[in-house]
Amino acid sequence: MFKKILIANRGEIALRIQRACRELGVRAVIVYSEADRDAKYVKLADEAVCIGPPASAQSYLNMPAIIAAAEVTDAEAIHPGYGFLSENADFAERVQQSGFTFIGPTPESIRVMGDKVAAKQAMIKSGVPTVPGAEGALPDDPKEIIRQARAVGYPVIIKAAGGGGGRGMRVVHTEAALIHAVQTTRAEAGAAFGNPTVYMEKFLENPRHIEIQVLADSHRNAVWLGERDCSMQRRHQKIIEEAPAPGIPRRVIERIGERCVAACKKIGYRGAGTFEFLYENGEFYFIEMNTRVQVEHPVTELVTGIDIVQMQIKIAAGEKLPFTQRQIEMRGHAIECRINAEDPYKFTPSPGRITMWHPPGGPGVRVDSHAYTNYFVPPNYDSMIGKIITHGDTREQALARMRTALLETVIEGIQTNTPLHRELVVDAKFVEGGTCIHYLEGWMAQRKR
Ligand code: MV4
Repeated sequence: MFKKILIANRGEIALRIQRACRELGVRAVIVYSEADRDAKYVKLADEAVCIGPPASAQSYLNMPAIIAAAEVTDAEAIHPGYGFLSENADFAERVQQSGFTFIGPTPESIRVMGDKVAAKQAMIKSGVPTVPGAEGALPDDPKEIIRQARAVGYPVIIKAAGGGGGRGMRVVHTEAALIHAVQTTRAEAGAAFGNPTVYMEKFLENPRHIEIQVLADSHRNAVWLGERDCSMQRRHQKIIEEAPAPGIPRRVIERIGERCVAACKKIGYRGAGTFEFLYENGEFYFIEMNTRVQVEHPVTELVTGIDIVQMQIKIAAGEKLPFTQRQIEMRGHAIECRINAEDPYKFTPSPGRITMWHPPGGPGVRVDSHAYTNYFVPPNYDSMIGKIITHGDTREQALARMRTALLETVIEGIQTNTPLHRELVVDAKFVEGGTCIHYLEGWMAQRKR
């Protein structure tokens, strides 16, 4: 096991990784920007290194500064968390070339999954079902594009190979709109990602977003840790996630989980990973793979009892998975509400000083947050300030605990989306379970204020 790890992230995930380090008896070095200087999790770390001014580009995205911090503190490995450099293959490579261990997959795996056309082809080869569409990247010839769209059938969606997470996509309903849409998506993709490659899929109208968590070690062992339903989102920002996914038959999930494990083995995947699927009419369709720990990993931790962040560290240290698939048991149900510093209905950011922070507690309640009374939420980063996660024997119990937890939560001084969560957890359709990815936006539009 490592003696010392550098955490190249901030906020709740930096604290989460620090906790995993402590439990493993590993010393934690935190890097921080000037905006995070006074945060308690920075003071709590064994060592802390300032890596630059508030702007992410000059701090949390500053590769030389982070690697230099690992050098001066004699850290052995770097945990990238989520966001920032976590899915940057060049960073993973530079970490390795500087003699440190990157806590995550190989640069090659990150690179393949970052190219959505390559990722999809890897999945097709590995037997993971993908969204029907034209095979590979779209050609330049308009006649050929039109022919392929006819074969797929309208509506189609044009996606950028360099995109992902909802960036660089366009839905096309008619042949008349096709060529212009392809050209525009290409131009935007070239400008945004430095890669004009686009591909085409059948557009699924009302799917759910279901993802499979996997862990793979460097000894060719891989397991899946069940699924998460992440359909409750707005503009590609998830706000509620849960495990298991309500109403999906276990045998259907098991079939897809086993495919994901087989794919991990086939591509030589290592570390924690998430296979993202659209689920519609009883079928799973792969869309993307995330090669990092995800914000919503706690719901999986609560139903499996497995510490995903500790497992990432153990895998990076070369350890074998300490369990087989058969030894993994799912127990009960877990729900996560992301708490954002924002106007609950306009969604505009609301940074500033938290004058009162009173988190919920009690049986089956977990709070992952770096916030506290008098904490200043900097305006420079993502607005998520924490997560409330509840667990119960049943979905009903997890939901009841979430309602109580949200009622107990007091956050003053800034606006948060807590009031929105309080409304959603009593919404009849959400309570029923199984809403699609467009539900929240429709609900917001309908909502009387
Ligand atoms: C789709 C789709 C419908 N059909 N692909 C958006 C994020 C990116 N990961 C893929 N996305 C979508 N791909 C096909 N063929 C609808 C979406 C989509 C979506 C997916 C997951 C979660 C939220 C979403 C919101 C809007 C659109």
